[in-house]
Amino acid sequence: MTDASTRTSRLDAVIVGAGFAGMYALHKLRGLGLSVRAFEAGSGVGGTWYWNRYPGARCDVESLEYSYSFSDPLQQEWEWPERFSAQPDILKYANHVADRFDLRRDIQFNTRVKSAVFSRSSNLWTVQTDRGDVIEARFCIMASGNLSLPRVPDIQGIESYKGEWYHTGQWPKTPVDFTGKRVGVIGTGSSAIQLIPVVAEQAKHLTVFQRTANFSLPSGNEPLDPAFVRAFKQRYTEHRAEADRTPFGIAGHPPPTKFSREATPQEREQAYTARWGTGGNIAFLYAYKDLLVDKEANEIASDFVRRKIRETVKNQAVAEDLLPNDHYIGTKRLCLDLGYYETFNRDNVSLVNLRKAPIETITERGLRTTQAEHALDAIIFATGYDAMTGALLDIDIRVENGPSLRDKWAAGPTTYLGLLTAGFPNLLIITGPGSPSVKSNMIAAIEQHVDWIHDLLAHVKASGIARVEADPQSEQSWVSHVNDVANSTLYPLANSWYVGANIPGKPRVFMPYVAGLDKYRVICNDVAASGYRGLVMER
Ligand code: NA7
Repeated sequence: MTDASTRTSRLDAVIVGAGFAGMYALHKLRGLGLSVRAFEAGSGVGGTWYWNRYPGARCDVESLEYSYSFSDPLQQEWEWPERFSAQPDILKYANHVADRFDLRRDIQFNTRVKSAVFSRSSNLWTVQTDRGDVIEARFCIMASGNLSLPRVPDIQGIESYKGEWYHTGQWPKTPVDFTGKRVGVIGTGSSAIQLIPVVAEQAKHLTVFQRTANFSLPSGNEPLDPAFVRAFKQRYTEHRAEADRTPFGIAGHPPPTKFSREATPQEREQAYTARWGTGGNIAFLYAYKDLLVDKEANEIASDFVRRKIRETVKNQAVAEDLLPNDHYIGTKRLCLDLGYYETFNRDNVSLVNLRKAPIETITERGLRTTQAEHALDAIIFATGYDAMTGALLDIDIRVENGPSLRDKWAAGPTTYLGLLTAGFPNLLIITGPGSPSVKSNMIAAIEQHVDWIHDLLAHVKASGIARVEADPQSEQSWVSHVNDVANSTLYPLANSWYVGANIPGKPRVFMPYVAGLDKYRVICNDVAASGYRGLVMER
């Protein structure tokens, strides 16, 4: 590793980020004999799992699936303790991978990439960091993550607050002790739903400020049974191959065979009851073929969950406030929890429905809504991210004498396959907008992208190509296709971060590709097999 300095260095490829995408990209591109270095803002590897240290942070994809498949010895030797991994275990795994594949020598930590400028005369990117590094590189690989730019909302008075405050996505490394404190949580997305039961155990009082009620299912998390794991590992290769043939990149859930309307009410009730509490949002959404495309089918599933909420929460006024009623189930991230709704039965937990009493201001002592003042020793912002495009656009990416990526994407991101964006040569995006990314097992999506990029760069190297970029027409067709697929589902109807609705002023564009990772993989393979149809290459 080169120490941070102002001297210019030359590399084949710069990788932005050392989360799961950056780590695998580094490993894979080294295999091509390229000189590669990753730059990482954190002091360690792990990306999302490095930053999200909030109490209760956990993955909602099962551990044996949410792990790298590229190395059989790795997947055989690693032992996951729980069915759904907690953040500390995933971070341990990331560190193990970094050590096992000797990645750290090519990662510069505590360094944030600030700009990347491409010169069409030299065919080089000039990448600058906040520590004064200037790197010239032929390729710039964006592994900057989909949920990596945390967002603290612009609530009036925040600067006057005298208590402690935290964002779930930038949690301190030393655990925070809320014992004896009056704590407020703003937000009820996945992060809050995981955090609330844990903080409620500690805090003197916990007030949950909810703007939009969300659907959540009991995760059914449990310790992994060693005999089950042994049997699973004997067939790991087959499991991975099966996962590759599924839309979410996750094996073990038989795809639905029936439409909801083909079942009787009793059959539907049985189907949802069987799936409730068995864990996994996919199992639930896989009950019927049309759950995410047909409003009536979806409403039946939504109603089932609402009924469960009413049954779980003792105070019916609180239960009513917790009922999700502004979106179809599954069109926002369907949360998994460990006792979320039960937490509202505790004496030290209260719910504030911000739809009835919006936040007016944060004060020195706490938070004031239109109905009451809440004295708080600590505020936790579980308010999410500038998702999908935030981290990319945080970097000043431009072509010399040309537009910036911020300019190009002013009306929403446009990409070819989610991997390249026209007008920005030799820039490759891992799990970019327009690819399955967050609508699939992220590690499976990452591996698929990195493998594709690896093969592209091998081709470029072997053919003496200096510049590769997306053809604007092909990009336009891909964007139309992504939109057509999204519009055939209920997804775009929800005010989710998938459409940027959580960021005031962000253009409303449905960003992930939702035809499924299986179909997408075939398309990408086909593009490669055709000699990279849709890409313009110059020697
Ligand atoms: P999310 O899912 O974006 O949730 C953010 C929550 O914060 C959501 O309930 C928001 O309500 C709420 N929020 C945001 N801004 C405000 C303001 N100004 N006032 C009140 N409430 C607000 O982020 P998470 O971190 O929970 O999850 C992100 C992803 O990480 C998740 O989907 C998984 O994939 C892992 P809103 O719904 O906007 O009304």
